[in-house]
Amino acid sequence: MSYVPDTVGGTAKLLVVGAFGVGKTTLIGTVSEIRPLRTEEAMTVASVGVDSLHGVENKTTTTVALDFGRVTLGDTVLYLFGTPGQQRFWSLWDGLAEGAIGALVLVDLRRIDDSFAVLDQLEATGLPYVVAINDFPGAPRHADDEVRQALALPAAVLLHCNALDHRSSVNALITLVSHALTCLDAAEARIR
Ligand SMILES: Nc1nc2c(ncn2[C@@H]2O[C@H](COP(=O)(O)OP(=O)(O)OP(=O)(O)O)[C@@H](O)[C@H]2O)c(=O)[nH]1
Ligand SMILES: [Mg+2]
Repeated sequence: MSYVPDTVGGTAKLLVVGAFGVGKTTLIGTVSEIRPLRTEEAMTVASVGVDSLHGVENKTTTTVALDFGRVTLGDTVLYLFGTPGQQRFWSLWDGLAEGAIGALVLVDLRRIDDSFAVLDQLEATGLPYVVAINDFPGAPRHADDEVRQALALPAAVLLHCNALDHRSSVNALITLVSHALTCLDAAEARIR
């Protein structure tokens, strides 16, 4: 399916963000109805000691610019933009975030510390966001409130997903869209 159906009534741009190797490219590939655009480059010895492969030892490539995918939900088309995980490429966030209505923040609980800088970067954009714990096999299990506390986000919308599973990943996007629309409504009500 290359073209969007005539029944589509609206579009929304979403960001998929997260630290290095949390599954951003995987999730966009899982849900996209078009062949996703990827900008993967091989990781070389230059990243040894810089990018921790703990938990994702089979990873050989990394996103150096963006991921792009598209998913149609009902009469709305979602355009998904994935950011690079490595901080040296984060200057690209400015353009990627423009016009987005919200962001899905993927978190790997095995490396939760890596998410702090991502959340700082995201909060600077002012975008509404939902935190999705990508449940890697062997990841520690914690109560959602403990995770909120660890991330210092007591009121965050938090969910679990499996970036390899279509339904689970789509559900995460639906939660994000719903949250973003609630935030937009609240912002409009404040202006009126
Ligand atoms: N088992 C499991 N593996 C996953 C899941 N999500 C991602 N992976 C694996 O984790 C590795 C990293 O996934 P990527 O999608 O490249 O992560 P990324 O966040 O795009 O990485 P960068 O762009 O380099 O920051 C890959 O080997 C994936 O196959 C998941 O939900 N479950
Ligand atoms: Mg990637």
